[in-house]
Amino acid sequence: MTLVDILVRAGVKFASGVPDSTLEVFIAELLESPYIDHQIAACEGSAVALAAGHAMATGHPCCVFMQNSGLPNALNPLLSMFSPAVYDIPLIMVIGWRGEPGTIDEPQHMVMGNHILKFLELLGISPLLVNAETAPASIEAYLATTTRAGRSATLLVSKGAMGARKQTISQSEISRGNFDKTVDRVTAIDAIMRNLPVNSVVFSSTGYTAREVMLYDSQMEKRSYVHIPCVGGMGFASSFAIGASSANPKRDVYCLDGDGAFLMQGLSNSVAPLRDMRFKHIVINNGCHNSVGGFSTCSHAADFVKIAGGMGYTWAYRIDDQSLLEKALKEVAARNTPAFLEIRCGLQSFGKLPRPDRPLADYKADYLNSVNLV
Ligand SMILES: Cc1ncc(C[n+]2csc(CCOP(=O)(O)OP(=O)(O)O)c2C)c(N)n1
Repeated sequence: MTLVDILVRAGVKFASGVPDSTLEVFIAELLESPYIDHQIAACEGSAVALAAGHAMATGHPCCVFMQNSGLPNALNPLLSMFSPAVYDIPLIMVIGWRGEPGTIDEPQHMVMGNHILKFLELLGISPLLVNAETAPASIEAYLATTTRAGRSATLLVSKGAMGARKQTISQSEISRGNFDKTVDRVTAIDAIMRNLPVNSVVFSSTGYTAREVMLYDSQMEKRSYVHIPCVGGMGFASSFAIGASSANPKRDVYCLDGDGAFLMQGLSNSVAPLRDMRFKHIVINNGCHNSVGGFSTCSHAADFVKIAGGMGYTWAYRIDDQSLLEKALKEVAARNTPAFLEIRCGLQSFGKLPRPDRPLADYKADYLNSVNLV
């Protein structure tokens, strides 16, 4: 019996969440289930609110899934809207445990992995720890007890607990790029990096982008730019970049984002056009959360260029035709006020990507050196 079967037996009819690699098998099964309506959310806080709204409107228990780094995004609605003292709407949360103590993972995951139990305690939740040995019957019993008591339940799922996913991205119906016309991703990253004005700063976001830029870095003998990979803090790379740009408005500061990251926190970028600075936001839109299973985002239905225009960017364009790429990037480089470029891409095509090759503190030191703060 799979976790999806267990949720169906527990009466769950709706699930929402943000994808996580630990939960890839579960999410793929969930999205194929005819018994559970699902919605991939832009942000974990929204997933919680969507599920709570559905639960309140139907009386059925609802499920929320996320990576543990997404729980802080969900804490505010969980505590301030749905806790017993407020609207009292219990949920079933399935949380992937990156950075579990005793495992080896990236630094940002180890920080969150160590904090997750404390966050759950704050919510008054005693989670059930799920690994490859956990019997389905114990999950059923745990859900029955918490649901009967009208309390929220949490399954904290270790890496490897769900086995391996059977389908590859290209075979799957539920995880594919969404656009008919796209720019080759390798070409796009290469062109962006080649067209950077000398002395630019590049903030690259969670997902493949940071790792693709690291790959590009590793192939350069000498760099004329500084790179800050934002492997954690999904969605916030652009605000980080805007902050740095506002401190050095004459320097070219780029943020290379994914569509999932942009959807998560992108409206916060409405502060950028208020300032005169050489900030350039490039969203590499492949229509999915490519790095965590390829599950679709809603970017095929959203118009990023209109959104950017609505936020006040006076230069906002989309490229899905490779022959226009170089020209667009030259224009981006020349802009001295905030600029926004969406590049529609296909699925990842770099092959194996590196993980951070040196401590993130070294990347920060490069930046500090470049602004004479070391
Ligand atoms: C707050 C938070 N939620 C979820 C994740 C898990 N996660 C890592 S990368 C990623 C997908 C990012 O999608 P996108 O920005 O489109 O980049 P792509 O993977 O397509 O390169 C997700 C959901 C995370 N790291 N942080």
